[in-house]
Amino acid sequence: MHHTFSTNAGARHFSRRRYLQAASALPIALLSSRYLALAQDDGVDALPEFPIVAVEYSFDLPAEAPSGWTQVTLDNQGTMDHHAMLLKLRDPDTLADLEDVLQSPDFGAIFALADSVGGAGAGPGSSASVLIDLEPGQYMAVCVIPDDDGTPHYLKGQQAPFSVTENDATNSPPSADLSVEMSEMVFTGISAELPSGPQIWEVTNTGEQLHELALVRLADGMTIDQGFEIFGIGAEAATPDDSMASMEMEGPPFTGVGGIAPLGPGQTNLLELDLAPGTYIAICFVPDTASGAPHFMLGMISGFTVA
Ligand SMILES: [Cu+2]
Repeated sequence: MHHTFSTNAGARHFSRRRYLQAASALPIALLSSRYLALAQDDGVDALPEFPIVAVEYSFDLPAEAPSGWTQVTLDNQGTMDHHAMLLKLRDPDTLADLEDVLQSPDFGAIFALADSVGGAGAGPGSSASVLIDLEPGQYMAVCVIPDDDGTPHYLKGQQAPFSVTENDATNSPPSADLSVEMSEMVFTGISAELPSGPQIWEVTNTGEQLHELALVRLADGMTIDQGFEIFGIGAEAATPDDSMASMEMEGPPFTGVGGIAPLGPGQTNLLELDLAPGTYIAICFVPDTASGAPHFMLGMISGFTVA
């Protein structure tokens, strides 16, 4: 299946493969230590891929995948943010029922039938990957990100079923560089300062509600506090317009660098990142089951710097 990687983790994956191909044609003395380090496979390249292409408002994905650790890539070829949240049916024979409830904006009805095992999110024109230990069963990929009018994308057609088949081969995931827990209403384990470059975060939902980890890189020169203000956190009078005007910036004040789609309690995804130096914010937009307020308004937002 053809798909195009453009940025972020996907590009890292692709370019590493190119380095390895190039390496076989070059004298060893020409290779920098960086290339040699890349040639020591950390395990990601060994995992089977499950490529998902997103546009407004649909997914293109394989009908089947073998079970086990899998690199799930979301290649966002659209003009808006999208994620592919992978819903696993508790009873594989209820796909028609799930398709029925996916005709309404009733999240409760969806999660009465299925659990989210996570998935990748990516900004427009970019690609991002997560590693998931897929169990056999019937799945549905959906995008629950709302439009400007509040309609979740899946109601406009962005949903696609697939099945995971029993696979005897065992594959193991690469070791993680950082362990992050998501619970009500906090990210735990994201260091205040992190190194740049390729890295893998093991992200587990240890809470009772769905949680997601959307990662944005702030425009150069912005502080974490200014980033929080954009989301209405911290400064009483700040609005997104005020914050941007006061800094006399052109263009959006941040760019999405991928993340993990809303993930069910007890589930783990490994997030593949290739972080450039800068200031970042991790944020959860999932609505609280009690108040309806997005989790970040209740504290589920964290800033960090990458040097
Ligand atoms: Cu959350």
